[in-house]
Amino acid sequence: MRIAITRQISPAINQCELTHIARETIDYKRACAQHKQYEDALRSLGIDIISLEAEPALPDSVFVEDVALVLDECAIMLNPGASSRRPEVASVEKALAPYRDVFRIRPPGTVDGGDILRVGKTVYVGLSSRSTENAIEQIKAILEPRNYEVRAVNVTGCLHLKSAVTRVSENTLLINPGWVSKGDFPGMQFIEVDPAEPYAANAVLVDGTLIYPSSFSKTRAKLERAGINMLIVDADELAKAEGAVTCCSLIFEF
Ligand code: CIR
Repeated sequence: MRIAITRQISPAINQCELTHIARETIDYKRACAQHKQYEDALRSLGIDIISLEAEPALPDSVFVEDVALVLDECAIMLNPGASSRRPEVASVEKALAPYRDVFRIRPPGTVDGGDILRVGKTVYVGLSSRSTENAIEQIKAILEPRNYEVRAVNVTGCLHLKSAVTRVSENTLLINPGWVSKGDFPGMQFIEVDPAEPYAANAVLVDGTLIYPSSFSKTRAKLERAGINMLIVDADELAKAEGAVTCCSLIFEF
């Protein structure tokens, strides 16, 4: 059985953190409708949704991906780089506790889940404005004994590693080579985002289907040409909060 933890959008979403983009008003109702479309896309792929209630005091709390890393063997509760986001961790930990042994990243290390990309037994962690070497060392200490290789990757120009690169099939990464270097992912094949769509590298792969935003038509055409099977969702409202499709769920097997 496959489960996704999601959380309803805070009515305070307009007070979200922003790092690389200018503030634009987020239409709350429209964002909620798109979030429901996203949850329905996950359901249509056979995933059971655990939908946590909105946290009115925590503007960014819909982006549950940033507070935990869930692997088959364990879960790691993260210490988000933005202090406003640290109170998001406790409720997600409570939701995960029935399913996994839980470890924790402790200060001074900080890391957002958006900076963590798993490919098989390799865990890539972005060194970004949110995530630090100290946190990477803590992740290594937890995961190397569980047979994972943990590799640090430099990220520039965007918020998170997964703003710049995600997996779109077994051996293929969708990448913005301006923000992250292909050389950091040995043995992988690449599809580059269309240069006119720098934010187009974030996608959620569930089995053989890619959940992909409707906004990036040029990159989408490239993915189609590469034979990638896609489920298209509208995600442009939460994109104004610097969020993309991976950020809104924690998907795991149980
Ligand atoms: C933040 O700056 O933390 C939020 N406004 C956006 C987080 C997006 N999360 C993600 O890409 N994993």
